[in-house]
Order: sequence, then structure tokens, then C-alpha cells
Amino acid sequence: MKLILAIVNNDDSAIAAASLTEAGFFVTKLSTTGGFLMVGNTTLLIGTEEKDVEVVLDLLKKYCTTRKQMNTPTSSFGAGLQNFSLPEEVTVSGATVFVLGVDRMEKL
Ligand code: 2BA
Repeated sequence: MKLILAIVNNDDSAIAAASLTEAGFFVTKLSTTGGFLMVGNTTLLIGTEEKDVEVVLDLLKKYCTTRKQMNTPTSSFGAGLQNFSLPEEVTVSGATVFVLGVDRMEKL
């Protein structure tokens, strides 16, 4: 079994989670915050069989889109370390995905 951890844009999270649920996957949504932009994003947790990992990745690719976002001078942990004077644009990927092995899963 695998645990897929997908960090997605808040605006894509509802449709991504709905499409996964509709396809029969179990999904948990966590409200998270990116450490660089310090703005909210969503982390989806999906526990699934290894054979279905690519199906999940395909759905995430379909519904999660790459965006340009402004990094304002005060938004980053690094703001105190660097002399930012103007906002800069960063490219935020549609989904940042980690696929982890799961030793055991129980529903008690
Ligand atoms: P944030 O940390 O808010 O990062 C937003 C975007 O800012 C990143 O997009 C990247 O383009 C840029 N960025 C982040 N850290 C940077 C740094 N140290 N120096 C220069 N640019 C930086 P993505 O890479 O697509 O990441 C989107 C979100 O996914 C991140 O939001 C974070 O919440 C998560 N993430 C990405 N990579 C991660 C990792 N290796 N471990 C944990 N979380 C990660």
C-alpha cells in the first residue's frame, strides 16, 4: 500500500478531491501553508494500492494547474535574511506529490 501526499493550490483542491472520490479513492484534505509564500495551500492524503498510484497522479495532473504567484517581500521565512525590495513572481506547480510506502493500515 502507498500513501500519496499531494500539495495543491486551494483553488484546485475541491475538484481534485471530488474527482478522486468519484473514482473510488479515499481522500483526506488538510489545510496547509507553504513555507516560502506563506499562503494557504491544501494537502491531500490518499491511501491506495500501489497499482492505482498512476491513476491518482493522472487525476491530479488533470485538475491541478501550474500558476504564477507573487512572492511579496514579507511573505517568506527568508525575508529577514535577504534585501528584497520588489515583489517577485514564482511558478507554483500544479501539485507537489510524495508517494510513501505504508507498512500497515487499519480502520479500527
Ligand atoms: P511554498 O513553500 O509557498 O512555495 C511556493 C513556490 O515558491 C514553489 O512552488 C517554488 O516555485 C518557490 N519556492 C519555494 N521554496 C523556495 C526556495 N527555497 N527558493 C526559491 N523558490 C522557492 P512549488 O515548488 O511548486 O511548491 C508549491 C508548494 O508545495 C510549496 O509552497 C510547499 O508548500 C510545497 N512544497 C514544494 N516542495 C516541497 C518539498 N520539497 N517539501 C515540502 N513541501 C514542498
